[in-house]
Amino acid sequence: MSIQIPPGLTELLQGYTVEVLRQRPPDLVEFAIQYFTRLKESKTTQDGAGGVRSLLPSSKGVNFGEPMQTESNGEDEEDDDSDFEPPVINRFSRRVSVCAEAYNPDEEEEDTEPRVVHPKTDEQRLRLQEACKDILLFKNLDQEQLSQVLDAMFEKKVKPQDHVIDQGDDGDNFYVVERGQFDIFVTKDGQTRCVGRYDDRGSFGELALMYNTPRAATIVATTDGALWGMDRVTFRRIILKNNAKKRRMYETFVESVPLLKSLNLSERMKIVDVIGEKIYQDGERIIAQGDKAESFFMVKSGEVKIMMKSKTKADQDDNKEVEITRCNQGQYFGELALVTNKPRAASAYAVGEVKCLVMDVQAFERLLGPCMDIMKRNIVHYEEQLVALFGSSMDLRDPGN
Ligand code: 1OR
Ligand code: 1OR
Repeated sequence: MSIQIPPGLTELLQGYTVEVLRQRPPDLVEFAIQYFTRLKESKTTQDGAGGVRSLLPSSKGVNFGEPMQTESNGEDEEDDDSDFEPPVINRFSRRVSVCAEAYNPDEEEEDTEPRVVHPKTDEQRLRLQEACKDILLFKNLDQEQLSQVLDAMFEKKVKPQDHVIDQGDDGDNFYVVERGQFDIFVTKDGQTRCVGRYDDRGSFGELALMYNTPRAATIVATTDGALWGMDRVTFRRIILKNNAKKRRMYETFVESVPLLKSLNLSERMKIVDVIGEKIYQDGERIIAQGDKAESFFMVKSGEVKIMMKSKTKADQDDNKEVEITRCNQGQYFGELALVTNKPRAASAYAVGEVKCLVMDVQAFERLLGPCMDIMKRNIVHYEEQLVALFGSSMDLRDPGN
């Protein structure tokens, strides 16, 4: 008796097996549900009413000048979704975006492609280094990768009302803000809302390049400004490769963080993709009470001391701080100011060497929505402690008190 294997079954199971081997998920059944759901979604997108997105380069992109060398845009390349690789059933029908450079981050083969290099003056390079020093996506790069990134970046000046990115477009570049203000607009159900702003710092445009998705937001300059751009090919070659490493490094840690327990695997991996590791030495101040808040922290290792300015008159005169709590491995801090949209309510200091995983405010809002209830419950708890410690008159939402 001959057994008929249905067409596509082998590829389907092979694709799943390869993903399991690459990502080593802790729960094979949960991973299978996510994997096949996403596979179905990606097929529906291609077959659905929206059809295949334009295969022609977007004409909206601004021309920033030609690099000295560019990488080839091979025709038989396939898109991927960061580390998520559904099996290639028909590699051409899967192609949903023009900018779909093939890249398998796990391939360790020698990289012989020509590099993108935009020559810079010493003055430009110094400005570029300064603008990039706090960029979280660059934090885990080694020296060689960082210098390739800096070589590939190009300067772009903007004027008020310039659209740097338009929601729905294909992704061309990733941007680092050197100076200027940029509003973030998101259109949903026909309604456009301003959901945030970059103010003289930060970076944007990584999502479309990481996940091969259309641009998720529109970014408009509201002042004169300066940006540093990185082309899609360099971004994917260096940042995606590094993200595959980050997923392996932080997967177990992120699973152990109680706050993130309610997230599924793919949501947790999206967090890993955008976090950067920062190391602080003993006594170093991580955040300062009263400062504007830009990031959220999870303690990867070591201990963090949270201190608040004392409320007694004599202590206030010497700017004395009192310790209110400590955070250890797996705990988080720095959420309060992001949730309340107020300055930092307390300061945080490293006790011994501390490693933190840091997320910017935009990623916090985008990815931690499902954890908001837990954070809000803890904030109520802070308020109760505050009353117990300092009496009733202080309001956490007014840390300048
Ligand atoms: P991109 O390549 O999709 C637009 O191009 C960029 O805007 C995007 O990458 C992010 O870098 C940036 N949701 C989606 N993208 C955002 C958001 C955002 N904020 C900044 N970007 N949200 C706002 C969070 C404050 C969520 C809105 C519901
Ligand atoms: P942030 O963004 O305001 C300081 O920056 C962080 O310290 C804050 O977020 C919290 O993550 C963290 N009150 C205020 N902030 C606290 C507290 C706290 N504990 C930790 N943080 N408590 C009440 C003060 C008497 C809690 C005491 C156990």
